[in-house]
Amino acid sequence: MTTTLKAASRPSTPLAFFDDQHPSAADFRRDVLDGLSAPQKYLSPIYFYDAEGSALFDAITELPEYYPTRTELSILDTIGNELAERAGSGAVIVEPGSGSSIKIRKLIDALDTPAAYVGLDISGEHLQQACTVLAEDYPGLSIGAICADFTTGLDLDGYDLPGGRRLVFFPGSTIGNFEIQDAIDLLKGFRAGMRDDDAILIGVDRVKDEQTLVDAYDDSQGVSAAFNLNLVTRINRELDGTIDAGKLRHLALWNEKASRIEMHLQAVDDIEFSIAGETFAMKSGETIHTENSHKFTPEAFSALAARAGFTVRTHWSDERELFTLYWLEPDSKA
Ligand code: AVJ
Repeated sequence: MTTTLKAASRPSTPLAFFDDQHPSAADFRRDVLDGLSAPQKYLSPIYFYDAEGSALFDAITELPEYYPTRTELSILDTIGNELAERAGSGAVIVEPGSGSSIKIRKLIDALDTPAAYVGLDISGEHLQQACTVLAEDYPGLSIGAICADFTTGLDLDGYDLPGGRRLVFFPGSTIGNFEIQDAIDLLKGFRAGMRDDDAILIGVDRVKDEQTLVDAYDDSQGVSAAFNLNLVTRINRELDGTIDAGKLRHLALWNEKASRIEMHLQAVDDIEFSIAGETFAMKSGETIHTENSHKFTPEAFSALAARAGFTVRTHWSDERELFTLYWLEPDSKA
């Protein structure tokens, strides 16, 4: 019978392993109600990325004003040989927050016969899909996936991994979305799962002139604004909200003292709304703080890395010094 044949011909999963650690799911409702009850209203940027928000973020990476993605890719293109030399042959690439990005492909292509790739992500479905596609494209690479919250650490014990040097790949200046102490704690968490001769390759956006920074988060086509405002649409849809998105405007500002771009949603009028049965009010001009994106000088980032127990072995920037990739090695455990 053809039906049996069809079922039997379905390829089995090409992944070496898929380990679901069942990370506790983020509580969107609780977090939104808490954040909007604070004196300075805030929402976590993790909630930007529903289907629409993820598509808008992809569009952001293509904008003329949004330089980080293309700059990081161009740096990766020029440093392939050095990366291969540092990582050695048979390296094991570990990617916390593994996306479907082309950056990981550039790294895999650059290295000298990497032995394995391990993706970690809080979203199991997204992770499995991204890793499966990667496994199909790189049949010689052993690919594993761990559904886990990487902000709670990077525990690789108990997985049957090849013995090569482990290289933790953390691109995109995602580190910039964390408060400084949280960024240090995140790197410490990575450190705890690493051996003395492992390394981190991390992409970090740099301090530069204010106009370039602000434009990257407030582009002329309004895509960044749509990305920020999509959070309101999501709250209205998923949490029975009544926020008039037309009464909020996208705001991107450079906070010099904290060395970060902040995104806010600013009320253009006194407004009231309800979410999940709770009511909220905003005065005209009041904001909801939706994202921080910290920018680092090489000195500031080296200092942060040092506080987490890492030394900057080397770093690479583009010619215009817009963005930097750092190679971090752990200070040996005392
Ligand atoms: C790539 C997630 C770090 O902060 O630049 C882009 C997200 N926010 N435009 C960044 C983002 C607004 C982005 N990260």
